[in-house]
Amino acid sequence: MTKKVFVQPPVNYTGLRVSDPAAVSGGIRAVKSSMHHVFSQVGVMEGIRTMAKLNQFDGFDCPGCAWPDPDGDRAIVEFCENGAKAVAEEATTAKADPQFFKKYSVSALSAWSDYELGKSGRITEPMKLSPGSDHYEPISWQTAFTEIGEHLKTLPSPDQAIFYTSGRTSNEAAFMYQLFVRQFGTNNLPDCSNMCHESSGAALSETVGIGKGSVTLEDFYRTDLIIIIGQNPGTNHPRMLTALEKAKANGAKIIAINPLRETGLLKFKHPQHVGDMLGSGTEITDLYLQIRVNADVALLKALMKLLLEKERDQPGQILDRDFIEQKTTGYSDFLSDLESYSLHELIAQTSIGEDLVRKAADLIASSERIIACWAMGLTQHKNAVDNIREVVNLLLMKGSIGKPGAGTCPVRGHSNVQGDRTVGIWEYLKPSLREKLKENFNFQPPEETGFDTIGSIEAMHQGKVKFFMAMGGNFLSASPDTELTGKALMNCDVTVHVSTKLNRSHLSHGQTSYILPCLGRTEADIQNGRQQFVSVENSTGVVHQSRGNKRPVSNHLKSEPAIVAGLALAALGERSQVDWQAWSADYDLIRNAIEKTIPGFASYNERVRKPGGFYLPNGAREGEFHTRDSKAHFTANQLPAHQMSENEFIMMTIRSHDQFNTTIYGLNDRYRGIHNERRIVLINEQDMLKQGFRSGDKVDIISEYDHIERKAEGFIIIPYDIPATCIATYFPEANSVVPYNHFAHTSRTPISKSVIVRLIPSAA
Ligand SMILES: Nc1nc2c(c(=O)[nH]1)N[C@H]1C(S)=C(S)[C@@H](COP(=O)(O)OP(=O)(O)OC[C@H]3O[C@@H](n4cnc5c(=O)[nH]c(N)nc54)[C@H](O)[C@@H]3O)O[C@H]1N2
Ligand SMILES: Nc1nc2c(c(=O)[nH]1)N[C@H]1C(S)=C(S)[C@@H](COP(=O)(O)OP(=O)(O)OC[C@H]3O[C@@H](n4cnc5c(=O)[nH]c(N)nc54)[C@H](O)[C@@H]3O)O[C@H]1N2
Ligand SMILES: [Mo]
Repeated sequence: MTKKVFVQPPVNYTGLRVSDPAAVSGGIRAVKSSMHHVFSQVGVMEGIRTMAKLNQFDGFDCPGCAWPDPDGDRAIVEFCENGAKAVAEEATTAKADPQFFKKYSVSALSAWSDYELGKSGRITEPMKLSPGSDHYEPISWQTAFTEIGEHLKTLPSPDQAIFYTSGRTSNEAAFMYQLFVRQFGTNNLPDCSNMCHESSGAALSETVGIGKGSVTLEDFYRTDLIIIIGQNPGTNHPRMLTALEKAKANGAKIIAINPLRETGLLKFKHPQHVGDMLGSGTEITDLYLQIRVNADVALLKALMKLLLEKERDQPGQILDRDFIEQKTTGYSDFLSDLESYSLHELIAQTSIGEDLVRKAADLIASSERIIACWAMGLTQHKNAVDNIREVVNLLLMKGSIGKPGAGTCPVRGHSNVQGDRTVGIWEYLKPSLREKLKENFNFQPPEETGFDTIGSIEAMHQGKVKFFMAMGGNFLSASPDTELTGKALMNCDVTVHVSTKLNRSHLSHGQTSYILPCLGRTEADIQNGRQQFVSVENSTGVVHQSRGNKRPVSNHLKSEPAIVAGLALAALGERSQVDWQAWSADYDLIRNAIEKTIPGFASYNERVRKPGGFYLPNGAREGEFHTRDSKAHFTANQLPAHQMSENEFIMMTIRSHDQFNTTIYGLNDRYRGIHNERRIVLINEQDMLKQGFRSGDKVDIISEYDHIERKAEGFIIIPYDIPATCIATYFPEANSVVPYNHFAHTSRTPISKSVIVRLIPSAA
């Protein structure tokens, strides 16, 4: 029998139902949905016990998003609906044990949907797939370490191995992992950031001297105006709605800029506040700008032109001239560039009415303290870095960085994606870190910049790399160009995945493949008879501890630090002077090593034990810009140019309410009124009619870049309130049409939010 592995989720339909989008987010339905997910997967008693520790000072950090926890008092239930789903997914009692893998072959599993794969439960033992075999089989930890170590030792060059990281990995595990990889001899450390907020990091480092956001949670309570652009907090950062509710109670205004009217941005009922539940909910957004996909640079330029007009009428009243003069450079070049655009042409590109754009400019003009929040709606375009630079321009005009109640807020995705970068996960090894690693651990760290995600796909596809390891994540389904990425992975001699649950990347395997199952966030981590904790950094740069309390789902799991130690000992042997064994037995030793190596971690072990942890230093927050000239930089950015013909659309690939990236919790997108189906395409009704389609028709989505056609089959048409020429689909189903080699300048983030496509009737 020839073995056939499918790299894409199968085209099968689950029974679409469409209703009106929800008018309010949160509320009793959020509570019901949380309870349903937790109780059905974890059980009632264990579910309650586990949830009681979520986001508490002595508990574990939510494995969902990276939204900060309050510094002071915390509610007894400090979580949201989607946090509950994340916990249920991890703490589930279902098990993908050796019997499961004996029963189901890799090729059979590859025909399952992502939802079904996830429901198979937690992986309980290390598993190996031998060359030519179609079944994973159990293997002992020691044999797995030894074999993987041997593979690594026999590579002609360390640069033929790639070590990916997903953002759930703790600071401790991430620091050990990058040290192991660099002692092994390569900087091939791509991570999920490359596909996520890399564009924010690139733009912010250049313009304000730090690649992270500048605000704290307190700033939300002291601000005049919050601009939420390209972000859907109701689904992806639901606890942010609590902060927005409080900001509004304190008098802040909110502008939302989004192609869709996202329910979470309209109205919110706090699911844990009785008063809220009885009332009609808090209006979140004061002004909703329903923008065309990727027209944000045009809109921001229009707004800034309007601010300049007002400043001309009321000199010194609108812009922060002192700030601009003392703290910034590049202002006059920025102004002359802005002059060259016509206000009316800019506004026309956004598809927003001029009256609304003027209202937004009025709000901005009259606000002294402004916070800008953004996520993937800005970071995943060819001009993503420009999007963020323009946001910075606007804030700088208003002097709104480096003072209370104001600043930048790139809202992070994975719960420790920011921390992983802080402790050294990056394909670029900064000279300062290189020196420290050399000094503290007595080896010559590699100099050459390694492969990022795009570079990794290309290198594996071309056969230049033969070994791929992932610390968490789902590289295949998260990456663009599914078919090509699948081939790239299958080109490898060896693939290794440290994972909690089965996913499609385990099935698009190298000749030999290993799954190394690890403890999750919710589980107690006992090493050497003592319970350990790990630490993570949230979106506002607070480092705090996370301590699981549940009994691990299996006795055969290892912690991520223990797995890195096992691999490092096997692959490096005498070459490394690090006492890996001791580190994995006592995480305080890892934190001591981080303290010696990474700036900002003084007295790490002591401060991380304080309730709520500690803030890392942040220059921009203090109004100090660590750029080459110690000033914040205005920049001049071009408008994006999309050559689109009559029958083409600009497609954004977004998240439903029932998924965490490639993990599919359920089949509903409740707020958008889409139920029980994921293979859908949201389209403007006029466009639908113009193309001759009807609601419910099935279409194939086709992209053509560099004369290569890519296809995603069988998506059901849903007419929706979305600007003309824009469509929306869910990731990962539509990833197969995202070309891997088209990405943002500077950050090299794939263009998953603006893929030019056409739709044709489907045979599926
Ligand atoms: N429950 C849950 N929580 C999550 C995740 C999850 O999958 N599920 N993922 C986590 C991760 S890793 C991340 S990075 C974040 C992602 O959080 P988000 O960035 O909020 O997630 P997306 O669904 O990609 O949504 C992008 C939003 O931007 C809008 N948008 C798209 N294109 C444009 C554009 O050109 N301009 C503007 N102005 N808006 C645009 C979309 O309509 C959508 O509302 O969430 C994190 N939290
Ligand atoms: N088209 C399109 N593509 C996108 C995006 C998009 O908006 N559109 N978004 C991009 C973004 S923002 C991101 S961040 C990436 C996400 O990319 P990844 O981070 O690679 O993907 P995830 O789906 O978050 O990874 C889920 C897997 O992580 C493993 N896992 C879960 N918890 C743990 C743990 O505690 N430890 C370990 N070791 N493993 C664990 C499980 O096995 C699970 O199957 O996708 C990107 N891809
Ligand atoms: Mo992300």
